[in-house]
Amino acid sequence: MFETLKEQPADKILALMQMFADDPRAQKIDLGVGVYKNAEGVTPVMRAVKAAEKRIWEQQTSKSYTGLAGDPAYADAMIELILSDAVARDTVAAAATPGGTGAVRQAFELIQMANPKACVWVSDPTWPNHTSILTYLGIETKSYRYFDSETRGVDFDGMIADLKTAKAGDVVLLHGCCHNPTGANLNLVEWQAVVEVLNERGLIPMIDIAYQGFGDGLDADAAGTRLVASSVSECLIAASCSKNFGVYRERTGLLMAVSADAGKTKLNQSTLAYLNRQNYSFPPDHGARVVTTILTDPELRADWAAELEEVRLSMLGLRQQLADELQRLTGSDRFGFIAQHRGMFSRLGTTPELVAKLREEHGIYIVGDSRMNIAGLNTTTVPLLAKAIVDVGV
Ligand code: PLP
Ligand code: TYF
Repeated sequence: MFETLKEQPADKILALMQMFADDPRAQKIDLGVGVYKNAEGVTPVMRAVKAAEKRIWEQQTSKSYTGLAGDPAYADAMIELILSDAVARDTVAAAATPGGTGAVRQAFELIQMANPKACVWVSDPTWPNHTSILTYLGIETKSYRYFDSETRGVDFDGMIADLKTAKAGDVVLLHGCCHNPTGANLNLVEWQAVVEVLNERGLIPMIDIAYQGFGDGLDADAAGTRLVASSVSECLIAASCSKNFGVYRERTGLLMAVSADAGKTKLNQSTLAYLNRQNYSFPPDHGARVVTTILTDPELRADWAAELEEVRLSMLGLRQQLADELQRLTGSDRFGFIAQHRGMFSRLGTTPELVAKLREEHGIYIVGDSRMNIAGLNTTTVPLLAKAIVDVGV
């Protein structure tokens, strides 16, 4: 049997991580994989996470199974964090998943189960795992224009024009905030216009929100998601706690199915539990329990939000420093978009050849599509990156 297996395409981001590790140069900068790093290059365990883990260790008396959808208290806490009071709680079905990727995967499976003919529309570009999983599941996929390679902002007219060609029942995958890989995001007026197209054409939104708190703040980053959830008849939301709680390896995510008709929630809830059972039975609990402990304790929650805010502001500071430095070196505003982008990533908008040159000649690792992880920088490396960008001729 094994002899029939074929080599599968590698994940380019993870391959780059390995290339960086194998590079013997002392002066190298990793702007590849989307992991937050502080000025010392460390991905820290957040203070509130440590405190919650201590509390759980002291107080937990059993590690017996939870429920197929995870601990309901986790769903409650996350629904409140993401949706606030945008929709009534009884319209939301939710299940814990292994990371945001687990939520994305379960959402796609639910779509396939509910409507095998549905086509999923993804932004051009999108997170490569979206298209990889869609292809694996054999779901038809189309892309809508998103990134404007001239302005490095959103090609909003192109996006709307493309979505207007989708057929009723198709699913539109949107990034809740901090678009990966571009860093270019919709403003609230644009979200509203997207909602209108969704409703006009009978399209179903699926929102992937993996960076709440990394862009403009916890509430601002959820504003688009809240607007969509409160304005459409149904939507799916895949959320990740990996980044904003720094619990990457704990695999902590949540899939929500929101229906304006509360009468649908029971069936949606049992469908999510069913999907968990088919794939892995009970979802992981530790990360979810940490998140619940933090979100339900006012002191821990305030400390977590404060640390997350420090992280957000440090990335904004690095963006501004890089944009300023490039302006100084080039005498132009060509790189102003770096300060406008939000979240961990910015797409430089350059060629794979120049990306390779940055790596080979300067030891600077960014993803082949010219996505750089801003959190991989610090105030000392920003000028080095700016100089390298100018040197290679981006
Ligand atoms: N969706 C997007 C757009 C992402 O960038 C990520 C990456 O971290 C995820 C989902 C899910 O991440 P995880 O499975 O680590 O929670
Ligand atoms: O885009 C990123 O870098 C993060 C981390 O297969 C990631 O989302 C990268 C690749 C992957 C899973 C997560």
